[in-house]
Amino acid sequence: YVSKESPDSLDYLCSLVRRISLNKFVNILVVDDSSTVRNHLVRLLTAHEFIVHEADDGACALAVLERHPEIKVVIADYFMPGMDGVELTRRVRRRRRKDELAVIGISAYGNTILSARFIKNGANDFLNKPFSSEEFYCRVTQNLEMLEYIQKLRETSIRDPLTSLYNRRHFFEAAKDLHGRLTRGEEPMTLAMLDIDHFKKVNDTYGHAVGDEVLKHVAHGLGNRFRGHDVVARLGGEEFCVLATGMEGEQALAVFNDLRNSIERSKAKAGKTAVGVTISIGLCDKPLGSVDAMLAAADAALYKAKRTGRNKVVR
Ligand code: GH3
Ligand code: MG
Ligand code: MG
Ligand code: MG
Repeated sequence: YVSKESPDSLDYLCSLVRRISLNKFVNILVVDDSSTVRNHLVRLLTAHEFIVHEADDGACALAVLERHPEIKVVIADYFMPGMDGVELTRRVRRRRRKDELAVIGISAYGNTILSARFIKNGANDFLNKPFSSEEFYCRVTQNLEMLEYIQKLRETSIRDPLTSLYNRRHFFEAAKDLHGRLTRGEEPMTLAMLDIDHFKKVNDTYGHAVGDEVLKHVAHGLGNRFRGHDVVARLGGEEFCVLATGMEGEQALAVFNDLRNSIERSKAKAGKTAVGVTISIGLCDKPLGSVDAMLAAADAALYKAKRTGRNKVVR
């Protein structure tokens, strides 16, 4: 089969392997009241290494989806007792977005209005019965590839390519979101602005490539220290920002001083060159009314840290 399609293409083989491993562990839910149809589709999907879940009506499908958030594709029949496939699609969309879960509607009745209704209610695709195994498999794969593609785009759009930390744009989105949720609960929160000291000298002395390694090194130290809900970003150049939860005042000062210390002690390695840097940190060590207000306070503190000798934390 492989040699017929493309005699000696390693690329093709690789894409085939990738395709197969793409399916592996992908969860699909088949919803149809007819056990004959269901069994047929389940057999087909299982042969292609999918993990298949089944439901014989809409209510059961919703329950399965609730229990298995890892499901990526729902195949929904139209005519079913109780809730029809279009209504099921509508309800699925209240919980899961079109770009994270694909719904493919199916019906035996060749009704073109039905495909429009499926799509208007949030389905990604539609298949008329009878369809060939090949067409079915192609549609499922195509929809999965689209989800994967969107996922990748989304991921690259929020990350800084050099350090893999969040970028400036995403920092503001995520920080405002977190700030909004936390201030309602009046939870402690600290915003820190961090800036590498005399970074221009690193570039001038060792070159830009080594400078980049230093940025990655500092980012790595930052990323390792904060986890979970905290938002860690590279705002630009050699400037970083952290919105850290669950700490304020003295405790935040201690945490960031420890971080500053560990960066001072460690060295970034670029080939045979080992470069040491220090950072200055400005803190807004309690929640203020907005992220912008916290940023302004942290920025003023950072300015003070720079003016009064660098390599220190000021709040
Ligand atoms: P200060 O202690 O006052 O912060 O001094 P500084 O030299 O760190 O600050 P300044 O703002 O004068 O210089 C920042 C330098 O960062 C200038 C710029 O060339 C460098 N820089 C910005 N982005 C990058 C990058 O992506 N890679 C590298 N290698 N350098 C960068
Ligand atoms: Mg049916
Ligand atoms: Mg600097
Ligand atoms: Mg700077």
